[in-house]
Amino acid sequence: MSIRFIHMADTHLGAGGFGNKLSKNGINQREEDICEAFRRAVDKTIELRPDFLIHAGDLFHMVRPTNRIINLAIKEILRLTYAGIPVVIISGNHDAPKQRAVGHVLSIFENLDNVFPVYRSKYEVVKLRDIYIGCLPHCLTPEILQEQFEHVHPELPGLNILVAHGVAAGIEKFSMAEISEEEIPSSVLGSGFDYVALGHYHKYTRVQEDIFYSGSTERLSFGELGEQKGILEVEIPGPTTTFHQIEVRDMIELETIDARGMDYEQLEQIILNALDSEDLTEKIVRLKITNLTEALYNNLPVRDIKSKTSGAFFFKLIAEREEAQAVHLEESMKFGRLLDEFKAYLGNRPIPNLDRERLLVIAEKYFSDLDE
Ligand SMILES: [Mn+2]
Repeated sequence: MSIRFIHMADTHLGAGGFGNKLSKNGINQREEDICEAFRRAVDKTIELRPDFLIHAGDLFHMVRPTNRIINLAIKEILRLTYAGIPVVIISGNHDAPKQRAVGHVLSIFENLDNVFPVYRSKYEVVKLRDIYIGCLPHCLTPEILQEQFEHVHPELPGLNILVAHGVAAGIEKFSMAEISEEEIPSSVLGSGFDYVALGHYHKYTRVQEDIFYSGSTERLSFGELGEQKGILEVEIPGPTTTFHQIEVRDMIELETIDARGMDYEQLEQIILNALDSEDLTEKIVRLKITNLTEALYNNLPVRDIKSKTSGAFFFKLIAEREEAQAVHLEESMKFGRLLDEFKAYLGNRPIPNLDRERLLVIAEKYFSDLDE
Protein backbone atom coordinates (compact mmCIF):
# COMPACT_ATOMS: atom_id res chain seq x y z
CA MET A 1 0.00 0.00 0.00
CA SER A 2 1.31 3.43 -0.79
CA ILE A 3 0.07 6.77 0.47
CA ARG A 4 0.37 10.15 -1.15
CA PHE A 5 0.04 13.38 0.81
CA ILE A 6 0.85 17.09 0.65
CA HIS A 7 3.34 18.67 3.01
CA MET A 8 2.69 22.39 3.45
CA ALA A 9 4.00 24.80 6.11
CA ASP A 10 4.51 28.41 7.18
CA THR A 11 1.60 30.01 5.36
CA HIS A 12 1.71 32.86 7.91
CA LEU A 13 -1.82 34.11 7.24
CA GLY A 14 -2.15 37.66 8.54
CA ALA A 15 1.45 38.65 7.89
CA GLY A 16 2.18 41.77 5.86
CA GLY A 17 5.34 43.80 5.54
CA PHE A 18 7.01 45.63 2.66
CA GLY A 19 5.20 48.93 2.96
CA ASN A 20 1.60 49.91 3.40
CA LYS A 21 0.09 49.59 -0.05
CA LEU A 22 -3.60 48.86 -0.02
CA SER A 23 -5.56 46.57 -2.31
CA LYS A 24 -8.69 47.59 -4.22
CA ASN A 25 -10.65 46.45 -1.19
CA GLY A 26 -8.69 48.68 1.16
CA ILE A 27 -6.78 45.82 2.73
CA ASN A 28 -3.01 45.68 3.12
CA GLN A 29 -1.87 44.34 -0.26
CA ARG A 30 0.98 42.29 1.17
CA GLU A 31 -1.44 40.59 3.54
CA GLU A 32 -3.56 39.83 0.48
CA ASP A 33 -0.51 38.40 -1.35
CA ILE A 34 0.10 35.99 1.50
CA CYS A 35 -3.56 34.92 1.57
CA GLU A 36 -3.48 34.47 -2.20
CA ALA A 37 -0.41 32.21 -1.98
CA PHE A 38 -2.31 30.04 0.53
CA ARG A 39 -5.35 29.91 -1.79
CA ARG A 40 -3.10 28.80 -4.65
CA ALA A 41 -1.48 26.17 -2.44
CA VAL A 42 -4.96 24.86 -1.61
CA ASP A 43 -5.93 24.91 -5.31
CA LYS A 44 -2.82 22.90 -6.16
CA THR A 45 -3.50 20.44 -3.34
CA ILE A 46 -7.06 19.82 -4.54
CA GLU A 47 -5.79 19.36 -8.09
CA LEU A 48 -3.28 16.73 -6.91
CA ARG A 49 -5.96 14.71 -5.03
CA PRO A 50 -3.73 13.47 -2.19
CA ASP A 51 -4.90 11.15 0.60
CA PHE A 52 -4.48 13.99 3.10
CA LEU A 53 -2.73 17.28 3.78
CA ILE A 54 -0.22 17.95 6.54
CA HIS A 55 0.44 21.54 7.62
CA ALA A 56 3.66 21.68 9.65
CA GLY A 57 2.93 24.86 11.58
CA ASP A 58 2.52 28.64 11.43
CA LEU A 59 -0.73 28.50 9.53
CA PHE A 60 -1.33 31.90 11.13
CA HIS A 61 1.22 34.64 11.58
CA MET A 62 -0.07 35.66 14.98
CA VAL A 63 -1.71 34.38 18.13
CA ARG A 64 -4.82 36.47 17.50
CA PRO A 65 -5.46 36.75 13.77
CA THR A 66 -8.15 39.18 12.61
CA ASN A 67 -11.67 37.92 12.03
CA ARG A 68 -11.12 38.32 8.31
CA ILE A 69 -8.08 36.04 8.41
CA ILE A 70 -9.79 33.43 10.58
CA ASN A 71 -12.72 33.39 8.19
CA LEU A 72 -10.42 32.92 5.21
CA ALA A 73 -8.58 30.07 6.90
CA ILE A 74 -11.81 28.23 7.72
CA LYS A 75 -13.08 28.70 4.18
CA GLU A 76 -9.90 27.31 2.62
CA ILE A 77 -9.65 24.38 5.04
CA LEU A 78 -13.29 23.51 4.29
CA ARG A 79 -12.51 23.64 0.57
CA LEU A 80 -9.99 20.85 1.24
CA THR A 81 -12.23 18.68 3.38
CA TYR A 82 -15.18 19.08 0.99
CA ALA A 83 -12.81 17.80 -1.72
CA GLY A 84 -12.29 14.72 0.45
CA ILE A 85 -8.86 15.74 1.74
CA PRO A 86 -8.45 15.47 5.52
CA VAL A 87 -6.16 18.07 7.11
CA VAL A 88 -3.68 17.68 9.97
CA ILE A 89 -2.30 20.98 11.34
CA ILE A 90 0.17 21.54 14.12
CA SER A 91 0.87 24.71 16.05
CA GLY A 92 3.94 26.79 15.16
CA ASN A 93 5.76 29.39 17.20
CA HIS A 94 3.85 32.23 15.52
CA ASP A 95 0.33 31.10 16.31
CA ALA A 96 0.99 29.54 19.72
CA PRO A 97 -0.02 31.70 22.72
CA LYS A 98 2.54 32.27 25.46
CA GLN A 99 -0.07 31.67 28.16
CA ARG A 100 -2.45 28.74 28.29
CA ALA A 101 -5.38 30.95 29.35
CA VAL A 102 -5.38 32.80 26.01
CA GLY A 103 -6.55 29.66 24.20
CA HIS A 104 -5.27 28.54 20.82
CA VAL A 105 -6.67 29.80 17.54
CA LEU A 106 -6.25 26.28 16.09
CA SER A 107 -8.93 25.08 18.54
CA ILE A 108 -11.57 26.45 16.15
CA PHE A 109 -10.75 23.59 13.80
CA GLU A 110 -11.85 21.06 16.44
CA ASN A 111 -15.36 21.88 15.24
CA LEU A 112 -14.75 20.82 11.65
CA ASP A 113 -15.02 17.26 10.39
CA ASN A 114 -11.81 15.74 9.05
CA VAL A 115 -9.59 18.51 10.42
CA PHE A 116 -7.11 17.44 13.10
CA PRO A 117 -5.43 20.34 14.88
CA VAL A 118 -2.62 19.50 17.32
CA TYR A 119 -1.80 22.42 19.61
CA ARG A 120 -2.01 21.25 23.23
CA SER A 121 1.69 21.50 24.07
CA LYS A 122 2.09 17.75 23.84
CA TYR A 123 2.94 15.04 21.34
CA GLU A 124 -0.15 13.45 19.81
CA VAL A 125 -0.65 10.74 17.20
CA VAL A 126 -3.38 11.16 14.57
CA LYS A 127 -4.35 8.02 12.66
CA LEU A 128 -5.52 8.59 9.08
CA ARG A 129 -5.99 5.89 6.39
CA ASP A 130 -4.03 3.45 8.57
CA ILE A 131 -1.09 5.86 8.71
CA TYR A 132 0.25 7.08 12.04
CA ILE A 133 0.95 10.79 11.98
CA GLY A 134 3.00 11.76 15.03
CA CYS A 135 2.54 15.46 15.71
CA LEU A 136 4.98 17.51 17.75
CA PRO A 137 3.50 21.01 18.04
CA HIS A 138 5.19 24.15 19.30
CA CYS A 139 5.06 23.84 23.10
CA LEU A 140 4.45 26.42 25.82
CA THR A 141 8.07 26.24 27.00
CA PRO A 142 11.28 24.66 25.69
CA GLU A 143 11.24 22.46 28.81
CA ILE A 144 7.85 21.01 27.91
CA LEU A 145 9.08 20.37 24.38
CA GLN A 146 12.10 18.53 25.78
CA GLU A 147 9.82 16.28 27.82
CA GLN A 148 7.72 15.53 24.74
CA PHE A 149 10.75 14.31 22.78
CA GLU A 150 10.70 11.17 24.94
CA HIS A 151 7.25 10.23 23.63
CA VAL A 152 8.17 10.48 19.95
CA HIS A 153 8.48 7.08 18.30
CA PRO A 154 6.90 5.28 15.35
CA GLU A 155 4.00 2.88 15.93
CA LEU A 156 5.06 -0.49 14.58
CA PRO A 157 4.11 -2.22 12.40
CA GLY A 158 2.79 0.51 10.09
CA LEU A 159 3.66 3.58 8.07
CA ASN A 160 4.63 6.57 10.20
CA ILE A 161 5.00 10.27 9.56
CA LEU A 162 6.44 12.76 12.03
CA VAL A 163 5.31 16.40 11.86
CA ALA A 164 7.25 19.03 13.79
CA HIS A 165 7.88 22.76 13.87
CA GLY A 166 11.38 23.97 14.68
CA VAL A 167 15.02 23.87 13.77
CA ALA A 168 16.42 20.52 12.67
CA ALA A 169 19.61 19.75 14.55
CA GLY A 170 22.76 19.75 12.49
CA ILE A 171 21.66 22.28 9.88
CA GLU A 172 24.07 25.18 9.77
CA LYS A 173 22.47 27.27 7.10
CA PHE A 174 19.70 28.68 9.27
CA SER A 175 19.90 32.40 9.05
CA MET A 176 16.53 33.39 10.45
CA ALA A 177 16.30 35.64 13.47
CA GLU A 178 14.41 33.13 15.58
CA ILE A 179 17.07 30.47 15.36
CA SER A 180 17.79 29.74 18.97
CA GLU A 181 14.23 28.68 19.69
CA GLU A 182 13.50 25.03 19.40
CA GLU A 183 16.03 22.60 18.17
CA ILE A 184 14.74 19.16 17.34
CA PRO A 185 17.53 16.70 18.02
CA SER A 186 18.70 14.13 15.47
CA SER A 187 17.71 11.38 17.89
CA VAL A 188 14.06 12.46 17.46
CA LEU A 189 14.20 13.16 13.71
CA GLY A 190 15.99 9.91 12.99
CA SER A 191 13.90 7.61 15.16
CA GLY A 192 12.55 5.49 12.30
CA PHE A 193 9.73 7.48 10.67
CA ASP A 194 8.99 6.91 6.99
CA TYR A 195 8.91 10.68 6.47
CA VAL A 196 9.49 13.77 8.62
CA ALA A 197 7.48 16.88 7.62
CA LEU A 198 9.08 19.97 9.10
CA GLY A 199 7.96 23.58 9.38
CA HIS A 200 9.64 26.79 10.56
CA TYR A 201 12.51 27.20 8.09
CA HIS A 202 11.09 29.12 5.14
CA LYS A 203 13.33 27.68 2.46
CA TYR A 204 12.33 24.43 0.81
CA THR A 205 15.07 22.09 2.05
CA ARG A 206 15.91 18.43 1.97
CA VAL A 207 17.52 17.80 5.35
CA GLN A 208 17.95 14.09 4.65
CA GLU A 209 16.37 11.74 2.16
CA ASP A 210 13.35 11.31 4.45
CA ILE A 211 13.36 14.67 6.30
CA PHE A 212 12.13 17.83 4.54
CA TYR A 213 11.11 21.43 5.03
CA SER A 214 8.46 22.33 2.45
CA GLY A 215 9.29 26.01 3.07
CA SER A 216 6.81 28.86 3.31
CA THR A 217 4.23 29.63 0.62
CA GLU A 218 5.24 33.31 0.31
CA ARG A 219 8.31 35.39 1.14
CA LEU A 220 8.19 37.01 4.55
CA SER A 221 11.50 38.89 4.35
CA PHE A 222 14.39 39.81 2.07
CA GLY A 223 16.14 36.82 3.61
CA GLU A 224 14.02 34.72 1.25
CA LEU A 225 15.27 36.43 -1.93
CA GLY A 226 15.75 33.95 -4.75
CA GLU A 227 13.85 31.12 -3.05
CA GLN A 228 11.11 29.24 -4.83
CA LYS A 229 7.88 28.90 -2.88
CA GLY A 230 5.52 25.98 -2.91
CA ILE A 231 4.31 22.70 -1.45
CA LEU A 232 5.67 19.16 -1.40
CA GLU A 233 3.88 16.11 -2.72
CA VAL A 234 5.13 13.03 -0.87
CA GLU A 235 4.62 9.33 -1.43
CA ILE A 236 5.48 6.70 1.17
CA PRO A 237 6.95 4.19 1.55
CA GLY A 238 9.97 5.69 -0.14
CA PRO A 239 9.71 8.58 0.27
CA THR A 240 9.33 10.04 -3.22
CA THR A 241 8.91 13.81 -3.21
CA THR A 242 7.84 16.34 -5.83
CA PHE A 243 8.03 20.09 -5.18
CA HIS A 244 5.21 22.10 -6.71
CA GLN A 245 6.01 25.75 -7.11
CA ILE A 246 3.42 28.41 -6.26
CA GLU A 247 3.58 31.69 -8.20
CA VAL A 248 4.16 34.64 -5.88
CA ARG A 249 5.06 38.32 -6.23
CA ASP A 250 8.56 38.91 -7.63
CA MET A 251 11.28 39.93 -5.23
CA ILE A 252 14.53 41.07 -6.81
CA GLU A 253 17.87 42.48 -5.80
CA LEU A 254 19.63 44.82 -8.23
CA GLU A 255 23.36 44.49 -8.68
CA THR A 256 25.19 46.09 -5.75
CA ILE A 257 26.84 49.43 -6.52
CA ASP A 258 30.33 49.96 -5.18
CA ALA A 259 30.68 53.74 -4.81
CA ARG A 260 34.39 53.67 -4.06
CA GLY A 261 36.19 56.48 -5.88
CA MET A 262 33.02 57.94 -7.46
CA ASP A 263 32.00 61.56 -7.47
CA TYR A 264 28.40 62.70 -7.10
CA GLU A 265 27.60 62.82 -10.83
CA GLN A 266 29.05 59.36 -11.50
CA LEU A 267 27.17 57.82 -8.61
CA GLU A 268 23.91 59.48 -9.58
CA GLN A 269 24.22 58.22 -13.16
CA ILE A 270 25.05 54.69 -12.06
CA ILE A 271 22.14 54.58 -9.63
CA LEU A 272 19.73 55.79 -12.30
CA ASN A 273 21.08 53.25 -14.79
CA ALA A 274 20.70 50.49 -12.23
CA LEU A 275 17.08 51.45 -11.62
CA ASP A 276 16.45 51.42 -15.38
CA SER A 277 18.15 48.06 -15.87
CA GLU A 278 15.13 46.01 -14.86
CA ASP A 279 11.39 46.32 -14.90
CA LEU A 280 10.50 47.08 -11.28
CA THR A 281 6.76 47.24 -11.80
CA GLU A 282 4.86 45.74 -8.85
CA LYS A 283 7.99 43.99 -7.62
CA ILE A 284 9.67 44.02 -4.22
CA VAL A 285 13.08 45.49 -4.95
CA ARG A 286 16.31 45.99 -3.07
CA LEU A 287 19.41 47.93 -4.03
CA LYS A 288 22.60 48.09 -2.03
CA ILE A 289 25.23 50.82 -2.39
CA THR A 290 28.51 50.25 -0.58
CA ASN A 291 31.58 52.30 0.26
CA LEU A 292 29.90 55.70 0.30
CA THR A 293 31.90 58.63 1.57
CA GLU A 294 30.21 60.73 4.23
CA ALA A 295 29.61 63.46 1.61
CA LEU A 296 28.01 61.07 -0.91
CA TYR A 297 26.02 59.40 1.80
CA ASN A 298 24.51 62.71 2.79
CA ASN A 299 23.75 63.68 -0.80
CA LEU A 300 22.12 60.63 -2.32
CA PRO A 301 19.74 61.56 -5.15
CA VAL A 302 16.76 60.64 -3.00
CA ARG A 303 14.13 62.38 -5.12
CA ASP A 304 15.33 60.76 -8.35
CA ILE A 305 15.40 57.37 -6.69
CA LYS A 306 11.91 57.90 -5.39
CA SER A 307 10.49 58.78 -8.79
CA LYS A 308 12.31 55.95 -10.58
CA THR A 309 11.03 53.39 -8.11
CA SER A 310 7.49 54.68 -7.79
CA GLY A 311 6.15 51.78 -9.87
CA ALA A 312 7.73 49.14 -7.65
CA PHE A 313 5.58 47.44 -5.04
CA PHE A 314 8.23 48.25 -2.46
CA PHE A 315 11.74 49.60 -2.74
CA LYS A 316 14.48 49.32 -0.21
CA LEU A 317 17.80 51.10 -0.50
CA ILE A 318 20.67 49.95 1.67
CA ALA A 319 23.30 52.68 1.81
CA GLU A 320 26.55 51.69 3.46
CA ARG A 321 29.18 54.21 4.47
CA GLU A 322 32.79 53.36 3.82
CA GLU A 323 33.53 51.81 7.16
CA ALA A 324 30.40 52.20 9.24
CA GLN A 325 27.64 49.61 9.49
CA ALA A 326 24.72 49.64 7.10
CA VAL A 327 21.94 52.15 7.51
CA HIS A 328 18.66 51.30 5.85
CA LEU A 329 16.72 53.77 3.81
CA GLU A 330 13.21 52.74 3.05
CA GLU A 331 10.68 54.04 0.65
CA SER A 332 7.18 53.67 1.85
CA MET A 333 4.01 55.65 2.16
CA LYS A 334 4.44 56.06 5.87
CA PHE A 335 7.88 57.51 5.32
CA GLY A 336 6.50 60.03 2.84
CA ARG A 337 3.72 61.20 5.12
CA LEU A 338 5.96 61.59 8.13
CA LEU A 339 8.49 63.58 6.13
CA ASP A 340 5.78 65.80 4.68
CA GLU A 341 4.57 66.53 8.17
CA PHE A 342 8.05 67.43 9.25
CA LYS A 343 8.43 69.76 6.26
CA ALA A 344 5.13 71.39 7.12
CA TYR A 345 6.26 71.77 10.70
CA LEU A 346 9.49 73.42 9.60
CA GLY A 347 7.59 75.74 7.29
CA ASN A 348 9.44 79.00 6.97
CA ARG A 349 10.68 78.77 10.53
CA PRO A 350 14.12 80.34 10.77
CA ILE A 351 16.87 77.76 11.45
CA PRO A 352 19.94 79.75 12.36
CA ASN A 353 23.32 78.23 11.48
CA LEU A 354 21.76 75.30 9.60
CA ASP A 355 21.46 74.44 5.95
CA ARG A 356 17.73 73.78 5.44
CA GLU A 357 18.17 71.42 2.48
CA ARG A 358 20.76 69.37 4.30
CA LEU A 359 18.58 69.14 7.40
CA LEU A 360 15.76 67.74 5.24
CA VAL A 361 18.02 65.12 3.69
CA ILE A 362 19.16 64.00 7.13
CA ALA A 363 15.59 64.01 8.43
CA GLU A 364 14.56 61.84 5.50
CA LYS A 365 17.07 59.24 6.59
CA TYR A 366 15.98 59.27 10.21
CA PHE A 367 12.34 58.87 9.29
CA SER A 368 13.13 55.94 7.05
CA ASP A 369 15.04 54.33 9.92
CA LEU A 370 12.01 54.84 12.14
CA ASP A 371 9.95 53.02 9.57
CA GLU A 372 12.02 49.84 9.97
MN1 LIG B 1 7.88 29.21 12.67
